[in-house]
Amino acid sequence: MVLQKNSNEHVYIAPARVNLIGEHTDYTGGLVLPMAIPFSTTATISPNSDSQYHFHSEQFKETREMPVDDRSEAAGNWSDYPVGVLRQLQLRGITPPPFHLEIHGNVPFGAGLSSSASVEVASAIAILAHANATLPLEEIAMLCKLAENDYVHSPCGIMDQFVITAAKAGHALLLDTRSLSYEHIPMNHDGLVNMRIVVCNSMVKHSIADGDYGLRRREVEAGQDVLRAAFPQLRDLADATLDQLESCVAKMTPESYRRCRHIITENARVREAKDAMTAGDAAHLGKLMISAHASQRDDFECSCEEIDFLVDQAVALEGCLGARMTGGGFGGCTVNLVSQDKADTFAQALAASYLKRFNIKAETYICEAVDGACFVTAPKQRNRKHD
Ligand code: GAF
Repeated sequence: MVLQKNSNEHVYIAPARVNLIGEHTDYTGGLVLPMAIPFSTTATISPNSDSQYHFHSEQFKETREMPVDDRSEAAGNWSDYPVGVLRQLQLRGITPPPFHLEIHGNVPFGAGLSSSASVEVASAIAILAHANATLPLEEIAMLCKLAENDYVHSPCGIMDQFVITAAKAGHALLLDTRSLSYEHIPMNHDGLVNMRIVVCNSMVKHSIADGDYGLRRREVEAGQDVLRAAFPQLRDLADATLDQLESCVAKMTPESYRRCRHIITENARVREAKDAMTAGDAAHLGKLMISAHASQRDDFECSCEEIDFLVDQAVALEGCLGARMTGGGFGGCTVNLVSQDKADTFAQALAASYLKRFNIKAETYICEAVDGACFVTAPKQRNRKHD
């Protein structure tokens, strides 16, 4: 694949992601099971002769220019993502020569499909290559997450940046967010071979920079603090059991209790989902997705009317084995496990009932699992340009 536009200009690509199961577990050392999907961000980088870094996007209609030693604060627009990444690289002693970075993409914004992590990872691999530097993929994912936490001031976990960096086509990625150990889980065993992942965009916008995500995170961390005080051997909520949580119920707010209950049960569901996928048991995977949504709705309280409607409708439609909200919540997308032969009619029927109920045109995407940014063209090499 030739993506080199001319000898000075190189193009790098990062996908988007959908999370199959394991929601809000990635900031307390838990498990997640996402996959990369074929929406993408391209980062085109070329040398710049005026001793400045240029960030430009036709799509966002904005340019940002800064001297190479600039230390300005976030600007409050899209350019904060690549600038935050550049800062993280500089903190690691990587000082790229002046460049022009052009960002373009088709990942739906505010839909819970990780448009921002896609920009971060595409920018990171482009700037790294321009600086003639390499980093392990774990480090690339981590610096992109830190760019978002420290520069954009958005309190996300590591899931999105990691899967966008390290995913493998045809596989979901099981990630332990504490150790960063991961495993590619094939999506074509037995009963899964005839299933499709259908993503439905409610068009209800969500942003993790908004307060609700941060509030949920604080409620979880408050509960985790109580558990750690009661059980000093616990490193994270990921180690806690429901019995331990029950024994602490009087010491935490009802909100913290319910948020922690979601996370403890969700980590167990991810383990079961991995086993179901490995056994090719699509029906069991679907059931786990349905219970995960109930837990997000009732315990984590991060769903909304439109999403609950989409999930309820989906599971009543022929061919659908499971449905749940995906991503940070409060809107965004649902992820549905649907028989291949019913996927088109399922998507149409779901969008039609949503239009009738809310007068909103949902978008539906039938997605295969694609490679992450570090593997887009060659699984054996990392941080490479497309050639
Ligand atoms: C968002 C965050 F960016 C992720 O880190 C994760 O917490 C997710 O919400 C919820 O599982 O996508």
